[in-house]
Amino acid sequence: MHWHLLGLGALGTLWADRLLTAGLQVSAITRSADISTQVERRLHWQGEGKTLQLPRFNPEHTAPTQTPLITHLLVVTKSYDTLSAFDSVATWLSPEAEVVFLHNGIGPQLEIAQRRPDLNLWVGTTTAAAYRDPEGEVYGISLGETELARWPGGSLALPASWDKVVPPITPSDQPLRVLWKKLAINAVINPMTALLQCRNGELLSTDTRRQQLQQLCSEIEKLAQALDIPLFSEPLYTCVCRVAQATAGNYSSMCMDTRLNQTTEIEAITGYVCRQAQALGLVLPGHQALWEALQR
Ligand code: KPL
Repeated sequence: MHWHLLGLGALGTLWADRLLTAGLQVSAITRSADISTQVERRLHWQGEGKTLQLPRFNPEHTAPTQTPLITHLLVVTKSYDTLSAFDSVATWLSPEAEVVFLHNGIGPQLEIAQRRPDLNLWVGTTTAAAYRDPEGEVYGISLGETELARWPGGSLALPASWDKVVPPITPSDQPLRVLWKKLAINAVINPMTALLQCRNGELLSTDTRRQQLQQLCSEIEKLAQALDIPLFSEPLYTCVCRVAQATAGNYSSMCMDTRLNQTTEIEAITGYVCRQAQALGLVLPGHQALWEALQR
């Protein structure tokens, strides 16, 4: 099974390794001016380093007739890049291609699902964690938990050969719930770590921080209830603490983006949450304050 990977950042590198380890073939889609035939990434995992060498597919230097069509596509881009990245390969997708979206936030994946009902789509979330240092070395922190749901629901099928991925992927038949669960966690952890410039685990280090986490969690729970979207079977705060603990040594993706002076995913995460609340006439003061602070 040949998967093409769109988004070769820290998480994309970790996913490339997971798919390769499961015995799948992986090519990296890049849009850089680099025309070499391979992409190389250094990955550190549990104290050991390895080099991944992936065949490169560059849509800007390839005519659609020159290459077999893409039959399986994994999208792990930043949410603000998803639409343009997807559009850059849309011509190469085979009819009924399997496409998996694993980006943070909500918005782009639903827009593509609406535009391309001809494709076999999965939306999903992962708490896998990795970061890339300024030298480009990727450090895998945790493989986390990954949940995938066929869009628009109604089936527990996983994408081709993903039953071989370790640790196992959890299938769901509730795509919106899957997306909201991760959105809820990211909306609490990511902006706070970006503002405080701290690792995920440090959010649990003082009473004040834990109280702030608790307030952000209860605001999200209020919104999810108003939207009739069930979240976790336990309080969101419990889940957030567990993820912060499991990824304690990690800088969240939003914290990393601010450290590297890059665009953040605040719009697809906190922006989405605040816009949904506004549409219902709800006020979420904690999230609103984070949104404004990070826009600044
Ligand atoms: O998804 C993440 C992110 O950083 O975007 C978590 C799970 C919070 C791990 O850092």
